[in-house]
Amino acid sequence: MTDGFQLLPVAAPGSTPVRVMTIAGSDSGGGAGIQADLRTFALLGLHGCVAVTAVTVQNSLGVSGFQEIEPATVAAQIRCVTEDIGISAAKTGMLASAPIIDAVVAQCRESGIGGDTGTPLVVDPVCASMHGNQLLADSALDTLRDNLFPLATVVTPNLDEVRLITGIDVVDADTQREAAKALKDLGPAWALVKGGHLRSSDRSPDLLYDGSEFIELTHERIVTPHDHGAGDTLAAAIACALAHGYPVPDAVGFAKKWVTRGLAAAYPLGGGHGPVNPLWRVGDQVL
Ligand code: PXL
Repeated sequence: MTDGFQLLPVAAPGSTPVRVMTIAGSDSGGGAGIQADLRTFALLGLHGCVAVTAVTVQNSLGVSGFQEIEPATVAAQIRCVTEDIGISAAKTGMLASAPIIDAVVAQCRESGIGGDTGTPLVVDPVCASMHGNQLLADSALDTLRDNLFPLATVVTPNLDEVRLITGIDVVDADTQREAAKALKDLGPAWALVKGGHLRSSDRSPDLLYDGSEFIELTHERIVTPHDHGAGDTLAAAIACALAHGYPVPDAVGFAKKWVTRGLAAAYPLGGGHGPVNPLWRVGDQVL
């Protein structure tokens, strides 16, 4: 690919890498959720920490159930990591319920994560799996919008999530702008409206907005059924670049290239959808 992709700097062996935290659910199939986040963190050379919010039971065919973690335990994971290890960015994924969101918001405030002056926070507002299994209670949407969005450095909804959160059906460039404005009005510093599902286009047109400037990021669209965890991987890579001090537009541009390469290398798994594949980074000695 001739996209000028450049990896992030990596700490010398024996010295402490940049740390980043995912606040998200576990995917037993290893495709999405914290498993996707940790793969991206590690393969980009960062040390990943985790606050588990829920344990899903799933394989490549779908999610058959999940168990939520106690909100106080979710908050405690964030607290004990930030008090000792320290992080330079965080991201949220599946948050499951309003009480978990509220616990995350309160702890992020206490730990200095998010907001105008805190550690950068990427909010990927996961509502459902790619198979349509619900991962966020309907009753939690208001809490997500009102309490978590204002803390976010950048929110990264896909078009289904945009519809649920703003009521706007994005079908073209105009409605994508309208949605970006509506999301920005909910309080994040930046809104990214991912256009990956705008099927009319052979490019993947994403729109980034900070209240004054619209930035269009278009990349080659990789058409593959094996795109499980694409949103998680994108948000995780944004968090990594923010942890390295990239400005938001550069972090998103970097992450788009990372996920595009992962999609180009995606592999089949089980009988359903395989995952985005950041393992292309590991080496070129092929089996
Ligand atoms: O890709 C969204 C997502 C996030 N987190 C968990 C998931 C999924 C999709 O299935 O299972 C735990």
